[in-house]
Amino acid sequence: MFNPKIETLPRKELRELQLKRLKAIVLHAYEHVPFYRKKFDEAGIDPGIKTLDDVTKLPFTTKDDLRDNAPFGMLTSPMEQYIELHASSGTTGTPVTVCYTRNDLEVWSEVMARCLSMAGLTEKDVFQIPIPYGTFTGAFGFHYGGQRVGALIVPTGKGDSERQLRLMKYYGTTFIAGIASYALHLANVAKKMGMEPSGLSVRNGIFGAEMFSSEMKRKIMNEWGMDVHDIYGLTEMCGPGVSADCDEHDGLHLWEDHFLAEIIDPETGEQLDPEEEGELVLTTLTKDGMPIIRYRTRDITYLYDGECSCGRTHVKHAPIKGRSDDMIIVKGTNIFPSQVEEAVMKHPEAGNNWLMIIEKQGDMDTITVKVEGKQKYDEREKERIAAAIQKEIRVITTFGMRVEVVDPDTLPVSEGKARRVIDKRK
Ligand code: DLL
Repeated sequence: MFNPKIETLPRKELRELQLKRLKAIVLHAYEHVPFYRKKFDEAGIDPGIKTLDDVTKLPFTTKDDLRDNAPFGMLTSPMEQYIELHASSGTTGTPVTVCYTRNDLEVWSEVMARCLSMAGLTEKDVFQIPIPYGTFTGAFGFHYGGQRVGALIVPTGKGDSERQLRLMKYYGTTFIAGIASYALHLANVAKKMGMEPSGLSVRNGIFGAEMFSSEMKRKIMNEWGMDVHDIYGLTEMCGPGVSADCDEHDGLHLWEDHFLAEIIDPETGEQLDPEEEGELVLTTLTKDGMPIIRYRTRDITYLYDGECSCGRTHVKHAPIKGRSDDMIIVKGTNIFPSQVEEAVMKHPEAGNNWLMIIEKQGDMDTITVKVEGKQKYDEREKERIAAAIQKEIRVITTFGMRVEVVDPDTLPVSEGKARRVIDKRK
């Protein structure tokens, strides 16, 4: 463990620490961020917190709130206190911008170091980071955490898969990080270059930034011959590093000394119990520069009840099932792309890339799932594979979709987050 004392802190002490920090951060936000002062005053809310349950009295913060106050309206301190900024991609509007004080960067490095150590990173590792270094939080988060652990970082940055693989071989990379779909893409490219990914020295990987089914995880493990860990995070909290899974591979430990987690019913906003699935809501407990209270992540998961045999006491959440805004409603059925991915990836003849297209035909919504084959198949084989995947999708989603098997490398690939759904109804 990177920080055994904190990672195994008895729950009672952890709750006490959370309460102490929650009291301070709520007051800090109220006193220094006009947005929070206005919101609390208008709702007649007293910023004095007495118990952890008092958090439910506080208003939520949404992405729109952050956008309305972008880029610098949510900051607590004068600009000279900040030393770095990052931003979400902004594909769906104004980018959400977060600024870090030196202390905020310290906290981010610490939680990232805990996640990376939990995934097996040590100072002996050669740690390659094939993620664009830029305003996206991914690369820098892994970089700072890896430095804290003391691994040898190979900051290969953006793109050029062949170069990534050549450098992996040249430097004897043992550990990689990034976006899950990109790890599969790299495995494809390696094979085309005549390299067997499992023949490289990579033994460990940690991936996140997008929905990541257990079948996809298994596929990456098999193709690369490596262990795979899931890491979760979001720009608004710090970037990657909010949580990651331990070697039990059963849920992600969320660092509760820095983040307070709740699960709510996305419709009513009511807090739900452990094991009940809903939307994750997070409060930053230690972020000086830009505290965020009760942030609605839109990510769907549930919190575990009970202890983990790894010895860490911090609560676990289930792998993110999807975002509530990614949920597709077709003919009254709620479908998450993660469910379709699970069905697709289960099939041994399916390749590494797939895409879902939703269209209106007359009054009916139809879904076509395009799946790359593992290799080129003739038409009869394609139909056989498509029928099997179609059946599996129906079992998992209870919905009938048309499945089309296409040749390898014919669907668009992304070096960032994969775009799995094209909704032509909009
Ligand atoms: O994606 C931070 C990150 C980078 C996490 C690299 C892990 C690895 P954003 O661009 O702000 O930040 O996107 C945050 O991505 O609300 C989730 O919907 C999704 N997401 C992040 N990690 C996971 C994961 C980064 N492990 C949004 N599983 C979040 C599923 C994830 N979804």
